[in-house]
Amino acid sequence: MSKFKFSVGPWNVHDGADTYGPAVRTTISFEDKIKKFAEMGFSAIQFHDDDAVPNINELTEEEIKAEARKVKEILDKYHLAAEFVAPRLWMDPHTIDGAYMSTSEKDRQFAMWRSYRSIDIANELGCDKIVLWLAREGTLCAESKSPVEATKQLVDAINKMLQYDSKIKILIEPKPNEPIDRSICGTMGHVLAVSAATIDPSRVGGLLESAHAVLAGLDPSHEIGFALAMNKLWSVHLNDQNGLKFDQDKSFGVENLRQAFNQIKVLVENNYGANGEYVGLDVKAMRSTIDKDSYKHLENSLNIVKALEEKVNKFDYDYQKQCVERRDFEGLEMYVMKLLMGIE
Ligand code: XLS
Ligand code: MG
Repeated sequence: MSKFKFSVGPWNVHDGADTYGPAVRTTISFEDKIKKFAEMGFSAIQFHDDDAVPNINELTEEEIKAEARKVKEILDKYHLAAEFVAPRLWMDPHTIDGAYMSTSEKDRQFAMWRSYRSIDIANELGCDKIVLWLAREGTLCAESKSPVEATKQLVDAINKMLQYDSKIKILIEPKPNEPIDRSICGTMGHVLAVSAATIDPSRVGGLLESAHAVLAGLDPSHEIGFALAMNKLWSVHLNDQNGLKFDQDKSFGVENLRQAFNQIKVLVENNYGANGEYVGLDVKAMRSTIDKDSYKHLENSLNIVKALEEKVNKFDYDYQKQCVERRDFEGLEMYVMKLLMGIE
């Protein structure tokens, strides 16, 4: 029995279209996904603003809230909560050169409008978390922006969100690159520094995605541990990643099982979830996946998390202590490998 509560986003089940080719699977409706997520045992749904309110740009503020209320009814029907709302600030013609740190004043205002609307939607859905995946915040051409000014623009934008709503919490999801070349806020360390620079650091924390840490050349379990030590780990996006390439969003644990084990280990050891935090998945099916297997990567990821939780519960801390005292790290490492391989 898992101690965790799990969350997932509707974008985690998709038709397989990518930068190089069209859709290969049938599009599944929003409500069908939600129904299936509930059946699979998820407790909460993660949203982009336009997952909840499609065509958001064409609607008035009141219309947006009304649309969000309809989504809340669907969530209630399946006894699901909303975990967070994330403004999708990378798809729009207004955010080609970034959002909060766009070189255009008008486009920066648009980014704030979408952020305020995301907060409105979160309120309608009954959640208090906004996630900022800063997809296009940074530079494509290094000399096009000052990294000093851009960093200050990010802090200013977050301050405005904190002022707009006195209850809302902002979770930055750091990523070092892609689609941007050089990002401004690439790791948990950056997130904490930005948090400290805002008008209310107690309301600014982080969401760590495994693949993003790997892309930064870091071990996700240490990024998780660093944020936990600072009480700033407010969500996770578990997935996997084969080295330094495009963001793959592979099923959790399929690429580096020991690294996955250590992510679950640090979460379990620190009682992650005790304040209502969810274990979020952010995984994509392989493009070759056929229609009937549209949810298999999610099922696999859930099963791997739960199996690793059992491995953590079996972990022999006395033996670990003995190994550490003897400085027998070879022995400790082999113990972990045997545990993971199921060799007694
Ligand atoms: C993409 C991000 C995205 C966020 C939500 O790499 O992980 O899925 O989690 O905006
Ligand atoms: Mg993510």
